[in-house]
Amino acid sequence: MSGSNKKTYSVAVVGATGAVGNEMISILEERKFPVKEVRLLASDRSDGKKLEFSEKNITVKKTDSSSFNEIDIALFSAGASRSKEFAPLAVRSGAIVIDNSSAFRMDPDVPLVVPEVNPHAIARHKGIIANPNCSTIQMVVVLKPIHDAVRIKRIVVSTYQAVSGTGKEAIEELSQQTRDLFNYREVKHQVYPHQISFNCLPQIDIFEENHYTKEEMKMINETKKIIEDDTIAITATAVRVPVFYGHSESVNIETEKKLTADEARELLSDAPGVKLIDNIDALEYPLAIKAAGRDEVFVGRIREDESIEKGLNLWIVSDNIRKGAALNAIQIAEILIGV
Ligand code: NAP
Ligand code: 3JN
Repeated sequence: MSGSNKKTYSVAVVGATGAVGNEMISILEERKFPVKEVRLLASDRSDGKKLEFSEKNITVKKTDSSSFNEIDIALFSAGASRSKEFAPLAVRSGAIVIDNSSAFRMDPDVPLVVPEVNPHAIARHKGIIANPNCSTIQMVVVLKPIHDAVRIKRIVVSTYQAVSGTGKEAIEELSQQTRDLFNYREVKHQVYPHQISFNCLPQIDIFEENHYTKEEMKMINETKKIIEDDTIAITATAVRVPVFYGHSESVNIETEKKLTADEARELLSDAPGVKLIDNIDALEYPLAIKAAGRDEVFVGRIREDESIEKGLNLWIVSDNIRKGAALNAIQIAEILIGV
């Protein structure tokens, strides 16, 4: 699909009532995506609900087999099982699917795309383009320019992930637990396996046979696919923290050629999608509360790893719902239509 700026497109948002879907609706409007019709889809629970788009109330519809008639682009963020059920159907109806779930990310026939890193992969799509996991996206935006310059041999990453990554019910769980704690009420948990308020949980998603969590394995496998280098050694620890918006990551890399901290700062100061905030004298470094609502991936605390010859430490922060999900998907859609 390519076209002039005058062409308009019918866009479906599947999962429109969710944390990511809601942000997709806002970003389509903010970036003036050339929309002919926006079709808002969710589960039967939301059928008939109204959501605003471009100052109009749009009725949310239950997703079913007829949902994709006449749709050009379908943005999916309703979970992997819904993507597996409805994305092939949407493609058969003539839509191009940009899928935010893990359903197709590692499928060799499906490009896994971060526009600042591998936009060329979009061209080989067969109807579905996958959006990576939020923790992967922000890391590869910063690491790709370094990999191109000095080749990264090994990555050790620990994440500090906001509850919004789990969706709207998790945002409510952190709020409710915090209110209950301050009011000396019993603290209940439903979304997470333990209390998240005033706590850190070293578990995101379920455990795999190798004792890594699914989230950790997503970061490892998706990074190699996006950077197109299977030889990078990667290990990850994913931690949920009591933050509403913005994932933070401590990233340690070992490189083939030496890159000094100053050289890394210079390289990253004009890397696409990256904003360098690294002034320790002024106590300036990336913070989740400052990244929330912003489009960039922020990087700071860049320093040489003194325990090895060629290594760096970095602190990477981004809004997980925007660049980590909704914005990245809409950037892919913009490339598709040639904006
Ligand atoms: P959320 O806030 O819990 O929202 C879930 C959305 O899915 C709601 O709109 C919900 O509709 C809809 N849904 C649930 N069951 C459905 C069904 N049977 N048919 C159609 N829609 C259905 O979750 P979220 O944070 O927005 O995340 C949604 C999905 O996006 C996740 O499961 C994940 O796959 C993906 N995601 C990706 C990233 C990333 O890293 N790129 C980050 C976050 C999420 P109702 O309101 O009607 O229940
Ligand atoms: O936990 C986070 O911060 C990100 C969560 C992403 C997520 C949540 C539920 C299901 C995903 C994802 O995007 O990988 C999925 C999924 O699609 O498997």
